[in-house]
Amino acid sequence: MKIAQINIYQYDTPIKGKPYRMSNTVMHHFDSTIVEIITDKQITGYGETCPVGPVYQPQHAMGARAALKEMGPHLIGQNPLAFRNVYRAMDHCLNGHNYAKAAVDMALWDICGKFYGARVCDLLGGAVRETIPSYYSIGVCPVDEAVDIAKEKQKEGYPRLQLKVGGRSLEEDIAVIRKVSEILEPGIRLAADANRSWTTRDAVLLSSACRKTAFVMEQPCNTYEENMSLKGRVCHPIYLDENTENLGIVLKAVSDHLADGFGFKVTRLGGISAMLTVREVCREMKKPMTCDDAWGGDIVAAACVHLGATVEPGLFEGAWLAAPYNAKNYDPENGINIVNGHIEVPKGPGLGILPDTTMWGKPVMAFN
Ligand code: 0XW
Ligand code: MG
Repeated sequence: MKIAQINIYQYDTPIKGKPYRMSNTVMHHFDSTIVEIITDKQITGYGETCPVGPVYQPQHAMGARAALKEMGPHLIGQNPLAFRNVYRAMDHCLNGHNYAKAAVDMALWDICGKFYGARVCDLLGGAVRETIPSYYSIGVCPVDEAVDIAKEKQKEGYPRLQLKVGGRSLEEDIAVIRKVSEILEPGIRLAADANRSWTTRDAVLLSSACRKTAFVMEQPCNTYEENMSLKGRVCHPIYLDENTENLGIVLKAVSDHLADGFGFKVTRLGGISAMLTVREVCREMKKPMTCDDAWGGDIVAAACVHLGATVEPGLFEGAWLAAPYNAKNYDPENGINIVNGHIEVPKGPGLGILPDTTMWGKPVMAFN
């Protein structure tokens, strides 16, 4: 089998409801890049990458498309089942840009599953369950609003909530964490995600002010070194998210005893294949993890869910999906949705998503 054609689509994902607010950015819509790989055997695979604007992390949408423009011509004629050769072809023409290579990787897994008549989760070692937990992320907002959302989402069935904090006074962050934790029923987990915005001073002060409250501190400060300096000075577990740009950093964070867990983003790490390695590292080293992405539609969501279904349940913190905010599914029939805070693993071969490609308009790039 050979890669005969590659189409790249750009889609502005509209957001349902209010804009999404994090410590460092407010998002009104999301710029997604979709890769369609068509083979000479009538099997087509889909991949997607959708960074949350250009500020959340260094990865950005136009960078993804520039990288795909560079790599596209080198992928034509490759055997999509020979993953290693495709990675070599990508690495030979472009250094780095894992988040763009991730979209190609996703499409290869989709093709592979369709070729062998297996779901991606089955190719990854098998789903340990058919329904997986999600978690809800409460954007930066006033205390009362955060408490109301937390009550609603807990009632809906979410087993975990993530509070966005940062970008405002530390007193407000402390109040939100305390007040939300007061209304949580036993067993509902809490994370406070500063998205890199706290100074080490803020993190130390907040942890001490909230020492009686159980929550994990996600990506408190910007750099690896700043976060490293918190060890022993904060009394909450530290989870790394934005710093995990590649496998090497994950290994370092584990061996430095910096990360007590991870908020992984599938595309930032380099796709399903890279996540497979970190899944094994986390299993071996007993590190809890999420399988999320920064944003994305049904294709990214399916990749997160297939992976999440293969993670040891005791170490799985959930899959965050953009589904509750996205106005529309790519696949009206098999699209991924969150029901009662949980997600069903898709049933069809590959990623299990049959997108309506017409909603993306004409390809912005094509290679053949
Ligand atoms: C909550 N998320 C998974 C979605 C946003 O893109 C940010 C991200 C995070 O945990 O940082
Ligand atoms: Mg995070």
